[in-house]
Amino acid sequence: SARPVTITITGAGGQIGYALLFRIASGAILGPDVPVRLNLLEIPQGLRAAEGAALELQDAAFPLLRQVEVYDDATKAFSGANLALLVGARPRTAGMERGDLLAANGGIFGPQGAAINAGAADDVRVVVVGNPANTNALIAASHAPDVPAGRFTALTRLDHNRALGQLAATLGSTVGSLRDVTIWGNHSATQFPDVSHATIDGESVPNLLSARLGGADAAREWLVDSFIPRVAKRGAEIIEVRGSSSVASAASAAIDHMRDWVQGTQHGWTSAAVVSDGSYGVPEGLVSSFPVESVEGEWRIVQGLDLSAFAEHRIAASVGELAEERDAVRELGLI
Ligand code: NAX
Repeated sequence: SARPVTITITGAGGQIGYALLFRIASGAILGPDVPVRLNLLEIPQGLRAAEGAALELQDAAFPLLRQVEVYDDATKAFSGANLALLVGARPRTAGMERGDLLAANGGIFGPQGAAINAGAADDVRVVVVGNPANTNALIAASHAPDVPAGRFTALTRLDHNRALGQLAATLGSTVGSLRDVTIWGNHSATQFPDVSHATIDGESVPNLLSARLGGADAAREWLVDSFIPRVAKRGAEIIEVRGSSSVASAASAAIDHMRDWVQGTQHGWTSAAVVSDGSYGVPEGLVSSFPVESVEGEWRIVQGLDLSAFAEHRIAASVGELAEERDAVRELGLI
């Protein structure tokens, strides 16, 4: 039978952690034949919650779950990790400036990157969920010089999935029939959800939107005034309606990201924030969301897409924000 895969989850005592653990233990990332070992990392205040989750994991009697360990030491938690989901982060609190937020998170993601560099498995793959996710991934990667940069990613799959949900509802289609939607840029309100290459059963989504909404102008208006802001600000909408931030949908997206990375994408592309190689004018080294396919265990940026002037403008705005964040963490000595 297959060798167990070691998966490290930080912030495991938090909300997203609680939603992640049980799905991972049931085989949602690696499939029904691969045993898993879970390493849960928390800070002292979160340890009891993580220990409680570990007790419940035992009670759930998942046949694939071989071991659960709870740590408050990053070096131990990342030792031997094949997959790492970096969920724990320092949230923005009242009165906190962006510099304070970046510095606080640099104090988390720098040492975690170093611990991954020191002790993770040779095939380690990392997704950062904790915000500001793209820049936290940049910080972690810069502290892991021996790990190929392509192994560090940030989650924009939730934004991607949100876009699928909005399109399916508007077009009366199923999410499963949608192909080639893209989230570009930062996981923030500046992100650019792009449907210009998207299709449903081979038909162009922009054409389908025109047909449904009464012409190309109406479709464009819907995209600019409704779809893009709704996807980009969906997190705030969830907080307003639910009274708490996105949890199960975020965990589900993190699982989709890891499953596709390990098992490959089958039907067109998806979206993930990866270290830029300069594609589409995104400065090399920034962790930015792109259209990506997963081939032989690696994310590959889909090349050669035509971009409208509107798309180029939107991408440049979000990438500009990422460059500002990079400059700020560089000035703080965090990278
Ligand atoms: P919670 O506050 O419920 O849980 C976070 C947990 O992380 C806490 O238990 C805390 O003790 C722990 N933690 C803090 N610092 C740590 C460290 N240095 N090492 C290990 N654990 C640490 O937040 P939750 O709702 O689970 O959200 C977690 C993160 O996901 C937040 O940063 C949030 O902003 C981010 N999100 C990212 C999304 C994305 O699409 N990229 C969407 C959902 C979510 O907003």
